[in-house]
Amino acid sequence: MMRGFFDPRQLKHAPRQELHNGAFVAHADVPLRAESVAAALPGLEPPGDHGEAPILGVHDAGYVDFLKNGARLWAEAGRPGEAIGYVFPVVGRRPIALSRIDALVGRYSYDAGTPLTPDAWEASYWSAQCALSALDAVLAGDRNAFALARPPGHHAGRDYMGGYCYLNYAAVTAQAARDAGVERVAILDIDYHHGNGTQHIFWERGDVFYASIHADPATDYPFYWGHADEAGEGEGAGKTLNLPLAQGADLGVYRAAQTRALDAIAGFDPGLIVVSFGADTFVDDPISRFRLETPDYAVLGTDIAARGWPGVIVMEGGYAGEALGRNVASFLSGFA
Ligand code: SP5
Ligand code: ZN
Repeated sequence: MMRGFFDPRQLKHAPRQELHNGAFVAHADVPLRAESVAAALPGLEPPGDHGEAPILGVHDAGYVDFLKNGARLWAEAGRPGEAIGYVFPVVGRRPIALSRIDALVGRYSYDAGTPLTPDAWEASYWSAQCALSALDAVLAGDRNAFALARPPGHHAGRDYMGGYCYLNYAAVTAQAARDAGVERVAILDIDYHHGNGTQHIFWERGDVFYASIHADPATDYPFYWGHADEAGEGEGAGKTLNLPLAQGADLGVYRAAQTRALDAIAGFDPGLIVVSFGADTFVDDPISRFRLETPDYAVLGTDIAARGWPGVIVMEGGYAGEALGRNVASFLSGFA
């Protein structure tokens, strides 16, 4: 088993509710998710502390400030529960210095499914440290390493939260690898949902290739990003690959798409791959509609490992409670 990293501060973040299809419902990102994975993977190690600098390598300083202070400002304003926006400046977004928490939380969000809890920053900070520690292990010569992260990360952009995500660990890891001298880094995103935050961060970058397999945004969250014609711009033209699949995809369909993504990554010739791994592609996932089964994850892991790139695997989504740990263990077993 490869080395893996986990910090129990990830468990304190416990969002209560999300706005979904017109109603506030119980939030899907429950602490049990991380407990399930940790229980299935003996020997997870605590991360080292790399500080905020690698986080600021991809995130806006004002946004990081908001993540640290937003929940306190919310409570000081007398608001109930957890911070959530109701005005989202989709037009005329400009850097005016607003201080009212209701203005800030809308400015730094793109959905109403991602409440800023008092523990979101700490859980996300230590999840980022887990990813950076996994990168350290690989840069020191390990073939692969795993970061248990919660909340997930791939929907978070340079200056916005969304999709249960606050900090984008895959992006932080890819940038840290670049800063450590890896010339070309590939990100393979195999969560059920498109990783719009990661795509956006590297959209105009020629040094980081982003490939994603996900449910067609014509039918699934996040709707506006992840369509097949999105391929990057400027230096990044052709360095983004989106492979949307119809609901119901099973291993046969999914594996063929992953082979296409891996072939494209091979053409890019990366020195390192970051795998954004979500197990919400599982047949029994409560919020998703693909049909992968537990042993299928080992097949997908084996196909990735066969390419021979050093790899950092970062946890993204997956909401099937007790089965989540088994699915992650199956995926990682494919790298052995
Ligand atoms: C990282 C990740 O997998 N984010 C997923 C965000 C999906 N949000 C939209 C779907 C919401 C469905 N929520 C139902 C909750 C029922 N308790
Ligand atoms: Zn997902």
